[in-house]
Amino acid sequence: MLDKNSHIPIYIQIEEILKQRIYLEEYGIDESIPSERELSIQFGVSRMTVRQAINTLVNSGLLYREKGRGTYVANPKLEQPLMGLTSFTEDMRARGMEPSSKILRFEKIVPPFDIASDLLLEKDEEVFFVVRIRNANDKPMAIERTYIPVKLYPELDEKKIMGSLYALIEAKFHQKIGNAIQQMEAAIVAKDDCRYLQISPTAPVLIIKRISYLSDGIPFELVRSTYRADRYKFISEIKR
Ligand code: 16G
Repeated sequence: MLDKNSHIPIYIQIEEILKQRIYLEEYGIDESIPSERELSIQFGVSRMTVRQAINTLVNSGLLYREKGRGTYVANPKLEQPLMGLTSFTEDMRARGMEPSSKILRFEKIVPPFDIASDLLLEKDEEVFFVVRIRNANDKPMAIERTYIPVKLYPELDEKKIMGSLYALIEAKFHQKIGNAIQQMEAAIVAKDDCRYLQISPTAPVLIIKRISYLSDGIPFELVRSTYRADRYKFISEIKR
């Protein structure tokens, strides 16, 4: 309940109460919460105060707004451990979700200098450049732009990469995947990507660049993955 004598601002108290109702599933996922007007009557405060609390919850991804319709409870973010070197397919299956891909591009190119250098390629050596939308249960989670040296897998084609790239490398090409180096940064979604990810043009995303190596140290992919920041949370265990 609200404590109007508390030193904690009213809008923060309302935010806490709403959060609790979401965690206790009083408001279910994708269900609308009561309107600002209803909540302001319920709490006996102004609509401005209620709006301030709701805005914070929208910004932190717990709620989302639909223009002209209302405010809804968002799906909880997927927690992705930053530990094992796993594939998108494995990650989604481990959660009981069905992975799928839509290939937007598959072509042979000479990569930009920085990518060639990360993949230890000589000048003019080609890569397959693959752009895939990665879905879980048919909902877009990420866009991946993958560069794979042609000389490693000359027989790769669009059909083969419809499924899992890692499964292909291990089960079909009988190679061992070793390790990877990852970098993560935050950004506002790129112009073309918001449509594919079905998010607003100003939505935040997490960008991960991964360079992965076969067990003999040869780099086999450089991937830039753009994840919806409202769907993902990356978790790592750290030791002292
Ligand atoms: C993950 C990897 C990506 C890899 C893909 C293979 C990150 C940040 N990226 O999405 O580098 O290419 O898995 O998935 O985790 P696949 O085997 O399902 O094609």
